[in-house]
Amino acid sequence: PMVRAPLMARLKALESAHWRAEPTFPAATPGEIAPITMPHDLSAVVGTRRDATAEEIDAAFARAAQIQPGWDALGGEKRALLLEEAADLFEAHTDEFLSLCQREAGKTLLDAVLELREAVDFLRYYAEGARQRFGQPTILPGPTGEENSLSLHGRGVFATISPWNFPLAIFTGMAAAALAAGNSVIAKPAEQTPLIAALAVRLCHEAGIPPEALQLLPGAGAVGQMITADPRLAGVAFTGSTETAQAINRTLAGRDGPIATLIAETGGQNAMIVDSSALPEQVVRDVLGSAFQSAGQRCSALRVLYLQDDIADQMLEMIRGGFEALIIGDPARFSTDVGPVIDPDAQARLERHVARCLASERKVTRLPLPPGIAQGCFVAPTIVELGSIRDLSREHFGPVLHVARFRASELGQVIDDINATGYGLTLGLHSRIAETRRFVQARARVGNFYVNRNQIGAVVESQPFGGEGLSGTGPKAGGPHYLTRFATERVMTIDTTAAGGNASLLAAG
Ligand code: UN1
Repeated sequence: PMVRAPLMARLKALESAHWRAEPTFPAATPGEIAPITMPHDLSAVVGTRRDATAEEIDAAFARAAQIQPGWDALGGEKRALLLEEAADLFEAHTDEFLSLCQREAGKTLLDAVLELREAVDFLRYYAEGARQRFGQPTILPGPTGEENSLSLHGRGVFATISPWNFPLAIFTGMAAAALAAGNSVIAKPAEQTPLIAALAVRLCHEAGIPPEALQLLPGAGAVGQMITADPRLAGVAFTGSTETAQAINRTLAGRDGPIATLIAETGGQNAMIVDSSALPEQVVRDVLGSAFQSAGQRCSALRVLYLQDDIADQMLEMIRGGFEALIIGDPARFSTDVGPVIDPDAQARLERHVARCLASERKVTRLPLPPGIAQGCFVAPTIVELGSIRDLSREHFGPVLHVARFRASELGQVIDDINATGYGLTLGLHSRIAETRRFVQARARVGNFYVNRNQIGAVVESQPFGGEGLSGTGPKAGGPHYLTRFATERVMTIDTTAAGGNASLLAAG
């Protein structure tokens, strides 16, 4: 039998690999080439990205439009088999994906493992959805005396525009759903993380998904803008900032052509409420995990912790104790809890926010950064005390936890303030009182409500994920209604009576 080195050694060996991302069908005149560097060491180059040109985008649409009817006609069962084959290949390339998640995206080993698992889960879950819903037409009941049947089909060419914070899971999830539903896909990964996407696309093609049905177009905002402005586009699945989703919405609305579908999963201003019945050890674990795992770079992450006033001092002291034990540094080290943020822009935005908090004399606690990390985009994990969630005007995407206090009589007001942010993604509650849980659930306008646990890490199928309002359009990713938003419905009516029911009515008239 082949002897394999232990995982950490295999990952180490992959550190010298040079990766490339370029359009699936490269044209003769290439676009701009940009280096991709490691977030935790900007002097280390992981690979290169070659941006799609206008000519390549145009040609990609032509190919995608041409293949789509055939891809749709293939049917759900055959598409499912191809997606499942891709899932197997992803698992067979675990080492490469883990290495890229660490080096290109700055993920810890734990986050990298979870990311791959989620991508594979999405492939298998949407494959099963394709099998169940994109196979036989549904016969519709009713009094017409005819045979009425409804079938689901792809809408046409779908664009997927995906974020750097889940460069594998969300990239794969959106593309897999669009493909499962019978669309051809033009995939534009985040400019920071095209290498993971390029590997994912290569494996999908190896699995047998036609390269015209899934095309990669790397690039930054300008490439995304050209894709979304194309009148051949039938829909966009987007995950990223609320502002970008609003800009895409305007672009789609300004085009002549089919009315495009927009499925958007965007930001949050996620709170957790802890009342005095909560178990402190659980609260410490779940607050630290929700706020600082993935360096706070999850749209589900905890941003504002509300502590009931009578336990607030003691709880905050315990949270600080756990906080001080967090290990910050190189994500390739097994023991690291908090890695870097994605890039220097993100780092600068977070530092400006913390500087403003200090200037307005809020109480700020920061962890010291370890030595030897000056080349990386590290932001010291930070706790800021606030009056309420109203003191924040926007989402701060990183390892900054805000803490506010409330009196038991103010619980309704706290929820109203959370709702008034306009976001509605995740909400956490730690309470042993069933009536409090019912009260919060009835009043909060939020997509995912987590009780007595952390509020990140939604699992495909069991915890369909997504928000409302400024947090997105729904339907929830990894849930039972997601695929149908990528599809169009067609009804066929056959007059099955020999003489023809309507014909004889007309004749009588
Ligand atoms: C995101 O950060 O864009 O629940 C989504 C979670 C993940 C999804 C986060 N499954 O943390």
